[in-house]
Amino acid sequence: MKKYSVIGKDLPRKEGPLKAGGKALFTSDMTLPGMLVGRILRSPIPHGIIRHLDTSRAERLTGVAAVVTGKELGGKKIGRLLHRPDLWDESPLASDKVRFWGEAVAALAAADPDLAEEALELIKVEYEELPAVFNPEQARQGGAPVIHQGKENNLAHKVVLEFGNIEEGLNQADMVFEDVHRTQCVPVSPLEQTVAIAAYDLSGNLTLWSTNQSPFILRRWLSILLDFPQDRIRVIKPFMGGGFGARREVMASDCCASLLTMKSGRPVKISYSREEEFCTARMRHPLTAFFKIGVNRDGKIIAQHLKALLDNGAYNSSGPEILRALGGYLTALYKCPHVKYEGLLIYTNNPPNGAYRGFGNPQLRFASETLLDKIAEELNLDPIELRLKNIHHTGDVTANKWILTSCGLEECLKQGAKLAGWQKKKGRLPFGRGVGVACGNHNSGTKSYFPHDSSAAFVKVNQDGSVHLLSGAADLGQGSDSTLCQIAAEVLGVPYDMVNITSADTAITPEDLGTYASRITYIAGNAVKAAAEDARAQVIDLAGERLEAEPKDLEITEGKVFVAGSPDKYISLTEVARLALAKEGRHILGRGFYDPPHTEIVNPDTGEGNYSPAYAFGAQIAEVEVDTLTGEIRVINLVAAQDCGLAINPQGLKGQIEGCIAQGLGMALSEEMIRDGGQTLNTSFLGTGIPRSPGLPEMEVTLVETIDPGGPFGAKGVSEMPIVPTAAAITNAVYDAIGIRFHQLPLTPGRVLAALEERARTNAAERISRRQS
Ligand code: SMO
Repeated sequence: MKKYSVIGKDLPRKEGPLKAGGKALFTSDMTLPGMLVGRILRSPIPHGIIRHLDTSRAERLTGVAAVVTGKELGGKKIGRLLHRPDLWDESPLASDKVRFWGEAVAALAAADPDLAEEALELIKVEYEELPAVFNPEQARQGGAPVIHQGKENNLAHKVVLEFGNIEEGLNQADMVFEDVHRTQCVPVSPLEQTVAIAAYDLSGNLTLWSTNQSPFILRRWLSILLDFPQDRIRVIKPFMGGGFGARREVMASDCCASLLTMKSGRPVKISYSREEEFCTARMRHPLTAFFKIGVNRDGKIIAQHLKALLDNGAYNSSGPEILRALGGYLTALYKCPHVKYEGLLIYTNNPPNGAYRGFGNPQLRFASETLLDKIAEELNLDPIELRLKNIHHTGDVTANKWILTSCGLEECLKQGAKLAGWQKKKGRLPFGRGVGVACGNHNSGTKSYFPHDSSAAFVKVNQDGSVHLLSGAADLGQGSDSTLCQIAAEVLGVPYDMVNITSADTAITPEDLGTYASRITYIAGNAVKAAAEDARAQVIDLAGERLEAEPKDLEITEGKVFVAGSPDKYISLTEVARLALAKEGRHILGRGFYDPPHTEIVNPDTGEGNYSPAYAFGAQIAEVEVDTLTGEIRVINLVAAQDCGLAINPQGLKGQIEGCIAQGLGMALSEEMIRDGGQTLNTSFLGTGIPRSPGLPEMEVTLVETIDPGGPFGAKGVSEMPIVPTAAAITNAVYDAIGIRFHQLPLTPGRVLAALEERARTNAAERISRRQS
């Protein structure tokens, strides 16, 4: 393998000292001179018509600078996909109707928080309350309240895909297994709440600082919403305390702060309270999965049929995309000639669900990977052996035409098994203790939301020989700024310390679509690599002239351009940069673009098409201990073997994998939203079951480097994949421990105790009937 000097090293985060020292400026921390406090008035009912809205008393209160309502937006609705206006169903401020408890209906800006709260109470809204429905299975029945006019049976979106012939497949199979699985609504809960600061200046420019994952896309939506030219809008993403998918879209805060600053002429900051966050932020869609899997006696999977029901909540958000993505993921892990997917997305009066790390994949794998565990048992096969018989390998093309340019799943399963001591433990641990395995995969970018999947980067070589990188990619805390600097440093042959970055500012950086779909390392990474290569070529040209050497004989190391083979013949990058300035007043500036040439827009009818330029795979093995007295599940150890292509920063990558597993653990054991009549009841970190660091298991992460041919230095995106198998691995381990299969998440102590008691009752009844017969 090629030796790198910066790539593959555990280098510290660029912003590490700032963050560790409490000095990093997050949007939450920022204030501007003359800044007002903005607050949002939210619906106290889950479903109703707004009959009358009177803001006059609030407007008259001294200290209130501006009040806005949905009227300001002229009834405009937006969505997630710019090219699918048919799916645009939500306005950041409701104007005619509210569809969930907590929906924004008005906003105001005042001199201080107390005044703002007082003014909110002066806004009078008369609602005509309508019957509401919160369960998708009920919402799709005839006679259920219709949430969006014209959407009969509350059907928001439907996707049906078939690869091969499912009927034939199920007939051919020696055995068919089926199960129904249910997952819960999982809160996303980034540590920094949703915040927006908007400032409208005298020359008519609007600047927005926002906790948003896609500044460039946010700018486009704002321009549509506010009917205001894009080039007059500047969106800046400061340091950000997480996003995880939930912040891919325009939040009410972005829109209301913008409207309020334009109306008042003063900067306005809207910062969600934790309660607002838990009541209104995008969360993970609950999935009901009706699965049928047909297998042969030898363990070969022949057919998979999934009927999926997703609870959309009140608006589409990312629901239609997630519904479609599920059908694609279905084919990704195992070779299977016959696959059918029928997905329904159903409106309910719950808060809208949306994207959350894994984008539907963790829900899917909870269902399919636990069913596979049962199939292995019925066939008397080791679950790892069963998987090894069916997995994809490098070079495979899936049933829906995904091209697996690299796939390390076999290595992951084998290394994971070894690390976890699988052979010694599976089925051999004392009652109450067990191990379980599950696999997953995920994309590295995708072309399905836009007709391209592009990123651009500029690399400047400054006159002191330092390098400055400009990238549109938004670092939400995952460390992409540092990863991109590492890539530029490697290409340019300069130390990592000499590279700095400005990212995600629509006025300064070139475009990037945003942080989602695990795309930044691969897509933005390739753009940065190309930009650095362009800058490098310019440096080499100038150095060659000066050193009277052919460009091909030159190399750059430690910030110096050398003539190969003659260590005394060199010129420093500083000198080259100054030479460029002196020569033509030129600044060395490399430009790089990337749009993966080998992906395509998935055919909406057939579901075929190479969704992503690369796919990361992984296997996880959980070891658990179940306390049969309290029903508590303790995860003792979690082994994660992760195919990452190449680890640009192994330590950073492992941190990201561990964070992912922590979120998977919450989904498996404790996290869920509790609502009554549509009102969210658990609105703080205390009540939502989010794991805390002392409760996390030992994690053993091992990296499998498959070197993807298209990734920057062979890297793939890994920010979502490790959450995909976690809940299934834990659930399978619980079965190994106590012999009970769970079909619904989370595995709370109450649910575990109830299942244990149920079994005790059944066993007792069986003993009695045996005795009697
Ligand atoms: S769940 Mo991510 O924003 O693709």
